[in-house]
Amino acid sequence: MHRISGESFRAVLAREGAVRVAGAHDALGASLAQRAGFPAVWASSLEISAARCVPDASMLTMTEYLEAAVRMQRQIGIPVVADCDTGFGNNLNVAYLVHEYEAAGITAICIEDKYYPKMNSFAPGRHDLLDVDTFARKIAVAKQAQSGEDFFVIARTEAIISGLGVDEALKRGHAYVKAGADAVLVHSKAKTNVQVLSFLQQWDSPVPVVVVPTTYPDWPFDEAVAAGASVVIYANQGLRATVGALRDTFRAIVAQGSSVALEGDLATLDDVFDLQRLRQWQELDR
Ligand code: SPV
Ligand code: MG
Repeated sequence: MHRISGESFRAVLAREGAVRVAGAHDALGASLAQRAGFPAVWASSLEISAARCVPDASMLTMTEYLEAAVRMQRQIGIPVVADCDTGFGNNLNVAYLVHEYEAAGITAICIEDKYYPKMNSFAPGRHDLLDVDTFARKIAVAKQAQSGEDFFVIARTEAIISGLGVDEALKRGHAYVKAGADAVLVHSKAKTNVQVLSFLQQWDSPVPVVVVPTTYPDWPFDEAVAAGASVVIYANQGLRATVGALRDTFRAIVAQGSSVALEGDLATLDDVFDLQRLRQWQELDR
């Protein structure tokens, strides 16, 4: 019926200065994030994989991640930032993904400096990194592959995740900026923000920094921005809320023999129709 097109991520970031981004895996979650006031959505590889009950371990293909991102982007007026893992392979795969995502109307992607296939950053096991020059080249390839000025490439370093520390993360961040990155994401799975704060304190480039406070949630957006972050991704809170809500609801129905006690807490069908924009669709049949 309609294709909602809004601003690019670059434009939103330039206008807002700092943005919070909500993780999602489908159009429903992305729409709810938009309605809650988020100015952008993170098409999370963890969420998209979890929605299919498979590990976030490069198991789904680029085409599947792209489809998930596009299904979100088509229903919302805020930009999707697509989590593209390692770039789904080597430099050729990176160039191909940029062509495909850009042509499909996605305005921002993120790739990370782990080996393909990768494993989710929070999963146990090794998180080995490509050498810095190899990943810098991937970033340069991504930037060369884009056709418009607006496309935004986030370079994510997993140096802290892999135990190499803040200095290595800074070295890599600066190398990725030199290669053309539009922003640098520094990830950590520590229980506090200490390493990420140290990174921000030593970050001396105008290129924006992206943070993901999953394991250190006691860091309000305003404080992260005051510390120098420009983008804060709430990568999987929506997924975890969904898991909790569905589990509690289904268990209660089984335990109680009906859904009557839950009804007051459930979204109404009118709510659902509104998310489907049912009225607008029905206008077509008038
Ligand atoms: C994701 O949401 O898929 C991310 C963030 O990449 S994390 O799960 O923390 O690796
Ligand atoms: Mg991911």
